[in-house]
Amino acid sequence: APDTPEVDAERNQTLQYCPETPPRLKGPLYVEFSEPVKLDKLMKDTRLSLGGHYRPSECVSQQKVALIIPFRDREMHLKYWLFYMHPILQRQQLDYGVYVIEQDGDETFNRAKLLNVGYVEALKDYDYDCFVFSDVDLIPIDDRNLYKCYDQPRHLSVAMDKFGFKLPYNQYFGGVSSLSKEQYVKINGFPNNYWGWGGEDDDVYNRLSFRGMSISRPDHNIGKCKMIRHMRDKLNQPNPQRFTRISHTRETMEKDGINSLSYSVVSWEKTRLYTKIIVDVGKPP
Ligand code: UDH
Ligand code: NGS
Repeated sequence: APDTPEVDAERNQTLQYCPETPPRLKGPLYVEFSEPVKLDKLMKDTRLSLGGHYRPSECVSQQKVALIIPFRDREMHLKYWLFYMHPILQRQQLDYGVYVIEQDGDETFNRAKLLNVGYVEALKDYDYDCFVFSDVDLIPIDDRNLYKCYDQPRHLSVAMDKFGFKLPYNQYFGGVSSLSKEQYVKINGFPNNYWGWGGEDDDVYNRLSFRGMSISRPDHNIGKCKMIRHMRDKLNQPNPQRFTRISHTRETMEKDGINSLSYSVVSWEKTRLYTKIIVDVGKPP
């Protein structure tokens, strides 16, 4: 759990800020999904506090980062994500917490709305200033790809194996991205009305460019990542409305976003490795 402001202030007086470049990064990493992974070692990591929170003991992180994962019925993927990501995030010397936002029930999946919920709920937990939105099935294969925020909104999953380690198109903003609180507020958050697969990430891209922002990206060799192969989820079919929706972002972004978000929390639970929030996000109109 976060310390009181007094304890924080005292810590900040005795410790230096963490360096711009974390000193113990490994560079290219070995990441494989062919063998099941065990979380027992991570579970015994005493530097992690309940809810999958961590902050370096050797320095004060420059940013407080909430990792937000949209989720339903992907337990195996989540295991891999936790197994690979916790050590990476620790080497990156981030002050971070992990939030798994699970859509309750069996209505059509709504990724972007779950990400909005994650933003709001994480802020109730800790004073985060940066938000990394990550699909559960994506793992970076180079830890120099820092999971933090930059002067401009950042796209992190720039070279995915399934796209031949290339960007599929210039405006692509899907997979893993990061926005500071300020950047997120500037675009009124993400759209709430993309039900099913596709287009919501393009809508976010539109929002950012309409607000005069550009996309920051790591170098291609550093931004490499692997996706866990899977079938299309039954309740996440391609959304036939996605093309019309992304052609109207300019008008819709003002009224659809963080200012119109409505949902109800079904449960809120801190486990060892993450905070799990089950939410009812409603259903398509
Ligand atoms: N997600 C879930 N549960 C679901 C649907 C989506 O957790 O039922 C989350 C998860 O974090 C996932 C993300 O939403 O990583 C994005 O959804 P996705 O992985 O389905 O999207 P992607 O574009 O795949 O990766 C679409 C189906 C591709 C089928 C290809 C068959 N060869
Ligand atoms: C675009 C989708 C995006 C999606 C991207 C990559 O066509 O939402 O493909 O998809 N946009 C629209 O459908 C309007 S992928 O190859 O990962 O399945 O993220």
